Amino acid sequence: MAETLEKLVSEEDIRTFHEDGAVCLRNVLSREWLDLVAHGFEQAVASPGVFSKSYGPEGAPRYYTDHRLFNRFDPFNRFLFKGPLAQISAEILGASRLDLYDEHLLIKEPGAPAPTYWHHDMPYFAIDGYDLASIWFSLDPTREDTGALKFAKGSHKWGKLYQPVRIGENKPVDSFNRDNLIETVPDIDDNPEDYPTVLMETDPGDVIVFHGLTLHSSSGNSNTEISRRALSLRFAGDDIRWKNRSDAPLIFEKPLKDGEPLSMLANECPQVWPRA
Ligand SMILES: O=C(O)CCC(=O)C(=O)O
Repeated sequence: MAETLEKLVSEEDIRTFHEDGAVCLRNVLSREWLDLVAHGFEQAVASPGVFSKSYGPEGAPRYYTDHRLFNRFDPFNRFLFKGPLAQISAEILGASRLDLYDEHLLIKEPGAPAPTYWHHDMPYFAIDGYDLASIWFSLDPTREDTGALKFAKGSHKWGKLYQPVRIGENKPVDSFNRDNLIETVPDIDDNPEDYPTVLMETDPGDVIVFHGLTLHSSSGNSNTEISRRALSLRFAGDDIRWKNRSDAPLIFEKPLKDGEPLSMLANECPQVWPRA
């Protein structure tokens, strides 16, 4: 008999995600999960991967990022496959299956000046479709001036794909062979009447789920004592298929052909829901 799972997300939160493009779920990660992930962060920082990068002025505290963690560090593996985030995303997307596309570690060291410039995630990825959720949380409290995320409300429904920028630098990602994504993101901060935003300040345990097309940004970290350690997991749902983008930052061992499902990349994009 099929197992009946207790639901983790309310109907109202699901509605907010689909209307606004982002929803903050309070207090969903236990201290045990947070401690496990913190342990993973220590290991990851000590052993940078091939996709790690640092942003910000030379000599300043870093905005440090890395990817592909679950197959290198056991804490991230346990968190991905046993933690609650896959179920939460499946409920929100209404997905029958989810594959991991990307794990993104984003540390703004104490005093790191580099912000995250406005962008949405989809055009950075070699995939297409609608059912894409990023789940983001921080191990540290986030406030407007310490790197809390801000979202352009409803921007996932604007029907646009914007030119990707280097997230900590606002320089366009090289657009060699780019398809028609040439529009740049509008000036959201200076035009609040045209582009309403929602700031989501979080405490440890809170989790933000946002759509792969929702524009978002964050400040640098003005707190000179505490890092802002965040993890963003990108889960691809039922209608997501491969789409080659020559400048997508993550490289895969054997890229697929356009239209093929991520299930064909099981080593790099494992199925996370339903659980094996
Ligand atoms: O952590 C940040 O400041 C940015 C996060 C982000 O852009 C993402 O998760 O897609």
